[in-house]
Amino acid sequence: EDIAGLAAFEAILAEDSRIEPRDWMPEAYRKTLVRQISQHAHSEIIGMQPEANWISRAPSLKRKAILMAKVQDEAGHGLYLYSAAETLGTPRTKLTEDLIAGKARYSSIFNYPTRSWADVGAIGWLVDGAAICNQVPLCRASYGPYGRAMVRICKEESFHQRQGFEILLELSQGTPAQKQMAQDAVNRWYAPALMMFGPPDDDSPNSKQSMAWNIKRFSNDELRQRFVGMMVEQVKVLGLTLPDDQIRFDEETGKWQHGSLDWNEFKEVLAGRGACNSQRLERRREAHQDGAWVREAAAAYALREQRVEVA
Ligand code: FAQ
Repeated sequence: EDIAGLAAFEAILAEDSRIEPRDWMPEAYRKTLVRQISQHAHSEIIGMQPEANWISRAPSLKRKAILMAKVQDEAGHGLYLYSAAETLGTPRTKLTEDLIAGKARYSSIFNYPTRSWADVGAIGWLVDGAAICNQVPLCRASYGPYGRAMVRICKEESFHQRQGFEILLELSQGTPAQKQMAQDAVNRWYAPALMMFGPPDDDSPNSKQSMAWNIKRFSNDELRQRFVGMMVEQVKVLGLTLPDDQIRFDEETGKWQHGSLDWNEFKEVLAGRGACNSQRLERRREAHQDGAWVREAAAAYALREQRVEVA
């Protein structure tokens, strides 16, 4: 091991400053970052599908335009993140190959179906809400390119969350059937959104090391509890309820508590047996094949430009 490199690396962490692509870093740090950033990038890209399902059926031109912009933002987030992973030496083509081969992780949440228009609201409010809660601390992640990508992503996620909240608010203030549709969507997305924060702390093999490396700043349970505390207030404004009668603020620990989650379901989804896993991957594979001509054309153009330069 490079002793001077390791000392410099540890000094950077000790002063809570940033590791940059050309700095020496332990292989395990590099590997952990590629693991987390790639699963995050894939989540953004696969996450386009459940909402895109409603673009053609959005209830108005305005809603359609907003939803299209949001789904495009997610594509952009995926691209910032693939670029951050490339600075660690793993090309995007390799990450994409792993994804379409079914070998890569992406967030469990995107394996659930979007059954009604209200689901688009629930995704914006709960899923983007959970994403912000998890990602704001990642803006301070020790790896420079990842933290900086996160700053832009969080700004856009805030708009996404407001967009979802506003859809639910309008439905909730609409007819009884619309209000029921909003409540039903919240009921179905609540628990899966809490699972986005990852397994409970005593079952989270990566947390300790990632926290020591200043990648993660809070544990999975800490962020999950913080999120519940935010939602419990916002749901009142919506005039809806959360499907969890065990939420309470524990005065002693100063933390929010919630009902237990079905971690067996989480494991099933991670193992590829969620409601939409195969559909999501199949769609991603098709899109990759359908886009082959664009990649080929871009490569041919780049080669031609290079030849012109040389000549
Ligand atoms: N789904 O030891 P830990 C979005 C895996 S937001 C699937 O606790 P770690 C916005 C984990 O990878 C969603 N797998 O792991 C959007 C590990 O497996 P591995 C994306 C999960 O890394 C909205 C194993 O379980 N956000 O996309 C999940 O310390 C709308 C053990 O877990 C991010 O990725 C899960 N929920 O903590 C887009 C945020 N949880 O890799 C479109 C960045 C855990 O060893 C539309 N990531 N696993 O094989 C993180 O903060 C962390 O990676 C955690 C997991 C907190 C997710």
